[in-house]
Amino acid sequence: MICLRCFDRVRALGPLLALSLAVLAPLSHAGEIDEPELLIDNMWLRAVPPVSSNTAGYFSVTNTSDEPVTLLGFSTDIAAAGELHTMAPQDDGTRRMQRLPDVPVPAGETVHFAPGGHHLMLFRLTRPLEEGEQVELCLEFDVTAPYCLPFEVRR
Ligand SMILES: [Cu+2]
Repeated sequence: MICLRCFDRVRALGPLLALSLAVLAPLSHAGEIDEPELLIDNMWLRAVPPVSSNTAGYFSVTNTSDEPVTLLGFSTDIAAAGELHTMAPQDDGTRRMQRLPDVPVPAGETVHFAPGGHHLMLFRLTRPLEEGEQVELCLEFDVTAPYCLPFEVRR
């Protein structure tokens, strides 16, 4: 018999050790996953009169990774609903708003959401927006965690 208490101590530590390894493993693993990197800038919301209940949001997104990413939608506290829209050319030469199910951002490319084109459509604002204030919107992509960013209210 050699040091039974030592053996017991090791046995007692065993599960603890295994547990700490289990906790550490996903962390170090997550660091190794090459999550596609997105650069988002020029975020702004169009200022609208208080009587207006809808507005539009704009930004640019650059996919710096070598994997495609898709914008699925967005969420915010300041609107009851949000959709991805574009301005689609009509037969009569005008452009009309059209809903997009999603917006692909190919690897290495930049997609612009800008007046006259793609925009975030915010329906039924929960309060009037003040020019100059920053409002948080969370952009939801297929392969990353949401990007929650301040959008400046501008004319
Ligand atoms: Cu729209």
